[in-house]
Amino acid sequence: MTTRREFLGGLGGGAIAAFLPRPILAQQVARPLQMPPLLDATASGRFQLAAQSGQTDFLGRSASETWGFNQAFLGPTVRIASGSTVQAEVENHLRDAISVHWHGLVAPGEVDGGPHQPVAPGDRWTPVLPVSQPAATIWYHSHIHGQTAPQVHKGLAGVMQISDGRDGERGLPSDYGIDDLTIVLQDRRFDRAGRMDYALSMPDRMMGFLGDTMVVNGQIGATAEVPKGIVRLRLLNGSNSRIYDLSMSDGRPIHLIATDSGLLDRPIELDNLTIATGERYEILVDFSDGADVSLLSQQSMNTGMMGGMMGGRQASGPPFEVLPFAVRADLPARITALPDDLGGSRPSLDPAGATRRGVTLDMGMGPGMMMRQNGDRFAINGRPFDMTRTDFKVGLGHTEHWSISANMMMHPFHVHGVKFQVLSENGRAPRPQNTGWKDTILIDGQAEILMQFDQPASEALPFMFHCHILEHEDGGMMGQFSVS
Ligand SMILES: [Cu+2]
Repeated sequence: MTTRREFLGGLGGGAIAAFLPRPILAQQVARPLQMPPLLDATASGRFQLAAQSGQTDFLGRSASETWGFNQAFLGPTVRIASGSTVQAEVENHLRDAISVHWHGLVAPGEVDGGPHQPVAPGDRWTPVLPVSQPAATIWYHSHIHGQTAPQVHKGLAGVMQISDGRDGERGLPSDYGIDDLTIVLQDRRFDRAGRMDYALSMPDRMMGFLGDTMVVNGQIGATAEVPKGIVRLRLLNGSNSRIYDLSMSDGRPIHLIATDSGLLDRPIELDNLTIATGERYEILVDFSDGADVSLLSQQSMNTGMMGGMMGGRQASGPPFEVLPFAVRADLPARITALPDDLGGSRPSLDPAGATRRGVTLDMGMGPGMMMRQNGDRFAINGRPFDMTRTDFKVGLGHTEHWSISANMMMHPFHVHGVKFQVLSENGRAPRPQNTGWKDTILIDGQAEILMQFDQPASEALPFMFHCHILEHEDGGMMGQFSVS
């Protein structure tokens, strides 16, 4: 029997079909969704992450070799206190060099954990993290140049919460795993034996890896059990490339309360929410009617040039189920009203005197593109990433206004060591979901961002800026800058 995957990937489907994004196929298992373990470092001011390999049986058929922090796949939710200084300890028990980048932590380059800070097998890395920013959901993942995509795919990622302990005053759900859920979205493929598979085809190399199976918190087909009230979902898109366009199956609203870098001033009511790789959004969903509903996503629309040849940017099938919910009356429904004042903020930086910079995310798509290696194809402003080249220098405390353009595809764009304001998208006011503080933005054409750099980074330990489609990043769609 020919599976859909073989059909799409094989010659039988023709060359064009191979470029259609992989659809997500439904999986149904009645099993409650588990949260990542909570590693609460707010009192101790220290935490430990040990990178290790393990065995994970995703489908109940056979075990895959996976990597994780303190466990077999992915890592704990690390909670650290806003306004504190935290001692991190990273141990590498793997045979490969890894790094741990704190994605969203606004901290100096010397603790950023990027490609210049590998932790060798058997080594320890003990950065002291200054946590000067407000409450936010951030994350951590390996960031070794050329290896980020396979290492994150294997499981070297986890969620981090910056907490100020004031969610009770705000009327926000904060009971971990009960009404405050951590949701890590990933897509994966499995071979015939049921083992996780990261063999990249040519379309995967060009457009980024897309799986055909939805994995949430490392689990397939699980149901989130929720109280009959208002529930907070802290969403992380930890996929290598897939962009989700989320909505509730019965059309009920999504109340956006936080973007990448923290809480909004007040909730924004949305019908759907796009979340690209690297982005985090916190939402509230009201389950007080007791009905069982699901979080759905449209199929991938990031089809690039090949999609254009097939008649435009279209989803390749009906929406798929990301996460079903089951309302349980025995769980405590602590929050039953939407808060109207979240106490957060919307950015309004002063653009006067900002340094202007243009950033073009390039995919070489000329003749011979099928033959070229990744390193020749992906670049920023025409230059593939080079560990030894500082692309530019930013003045400490200076404000910069970047115009970012993406060609051929949508590219999620991330800047290290800073949070930014989205000024416009394609010449118009930013979409509502991009009106809060961000550190990653999906570039669908062109966007303008404004940011103030208040964290230093040397030329030896610079900050990265890059596409967060991990195969593009590894392929060279990345640059680096110092701040001094
Ligand atoms: Cu990209």
